Amino acid sequence: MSDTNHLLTDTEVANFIVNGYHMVTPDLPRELNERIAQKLDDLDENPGDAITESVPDLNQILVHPVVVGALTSLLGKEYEVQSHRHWHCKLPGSGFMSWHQDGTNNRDHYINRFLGLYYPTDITPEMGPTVIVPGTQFRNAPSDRMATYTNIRGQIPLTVKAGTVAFTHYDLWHGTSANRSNVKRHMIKFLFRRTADNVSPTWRHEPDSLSRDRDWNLRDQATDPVNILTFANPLGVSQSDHYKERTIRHTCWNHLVGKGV
Ligand SMILES: O=C(O)CCC(=O)C(=O)O
Repeated sequence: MSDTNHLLTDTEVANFIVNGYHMVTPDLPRELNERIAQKLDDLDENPGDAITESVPDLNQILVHPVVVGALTSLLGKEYEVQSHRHWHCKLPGSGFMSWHQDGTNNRDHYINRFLGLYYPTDITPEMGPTVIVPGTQFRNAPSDRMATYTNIRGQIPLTVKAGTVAFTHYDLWHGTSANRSNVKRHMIKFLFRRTADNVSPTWRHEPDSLSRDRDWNLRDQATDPVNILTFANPLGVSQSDHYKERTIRHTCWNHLVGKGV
């Protein structure tokens, strides 16, 4: 259970629904990230799910209050850290990874499972960062065609500071750039799951935030859930597409606040 200081705000939850990701940088000691990176550098083979046994310091990421706060906010108080996890080591000289979704390509409104990507070192553009496309989590996406797509307007390379954890919706489109550096790029992927539907918000919810009027002029600057969920358009999609997406967002929000849809 997290202390309430580290729970997300209404704005952050609404932005997660819209963009499909939320990043945190817990104040982990520099030596901890360095120790983890060194241990990963030295591993001869990938232990799969046993990566946390090989590098026990990784457990400190999972219990950090900032991480627990984000997970509680988005997956409920009884969230589960799943046993599957994976060390993604991108070797120097390795190529890009095609766009894909890890989830089942559903246009549904549930936030019941997502990924946490932890980076123990700073990640530069040359090191083969993960690249995500905000707002793609609600889009049907034929995997065979996605693999042929190149750069997509709005894509974001996760060039992050050491210790960053990026929580990403299970259906968010992602891939990687090539590693053009001479160092190994490390990322540990964790999976988290909701075990119970919310009966009320599990973040720092302020009921007043829902009483704002809709104002199209606020669309890019909105900080309240009503305007974020209604107008944000990170991919710049057409009106008919946006209309469908908006409906899913509002249903998702209602589900999270415990309206049981
Ligand atoms: O190595 C990465 O940055 C991305 C890995 C990935 O795409 C995945 O785990 O599905």
